[in-house]
Amino acid sequence: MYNYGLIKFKKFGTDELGYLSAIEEMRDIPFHIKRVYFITDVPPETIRGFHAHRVLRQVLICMQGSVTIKIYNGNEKTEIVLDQTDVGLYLGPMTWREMSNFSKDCVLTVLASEYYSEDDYIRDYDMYLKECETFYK
Ligand code: T46
Repeated sequence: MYNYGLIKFKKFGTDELGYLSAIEEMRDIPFHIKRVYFITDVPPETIRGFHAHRVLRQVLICMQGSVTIKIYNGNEKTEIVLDQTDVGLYLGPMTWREMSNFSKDCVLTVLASEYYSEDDYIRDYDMYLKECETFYK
């Protein structure tokens, strides 16, 4: 996989005790974390995303419930179900993403390498494909 991938976090505990997972920047997360946001209460038929980022790097973690992430990296398309608190999905620059099949209780947490900037978004798919030609050459 190029420019995206799954990251497994440490998980401590037992069924009797419960579980604890730890995430450290520059160790588990391959960047300094400048921003954290959460997506909640998404109706099951809603699809979010439909964009890529030029610079932003992110790790998506499903803290509760489940969600499907469709990814396109200019070369291959894949679909990943996030439903574990100790697994993060790394999305690098120029990865197109669509999020669907949100369970009613889904809490999707995102760790981001940059502050919010609308200028970093590519929301037009044709423009994304055009920029991929130079990015992935
Ligand atoms: C991404 C996926 C996984 C802000 O004002 N600050 C923020 O930090 C963010 C993330 C969003 N916003 C505003 C911009 C929009 O008016 O929140 C509104 C919803 O954002 P958007 O439509 O981009 O949401 P999603 O769910 O399509 O995408 C979000 C992130 O924006 C995006 O970076 O990769 O989650």
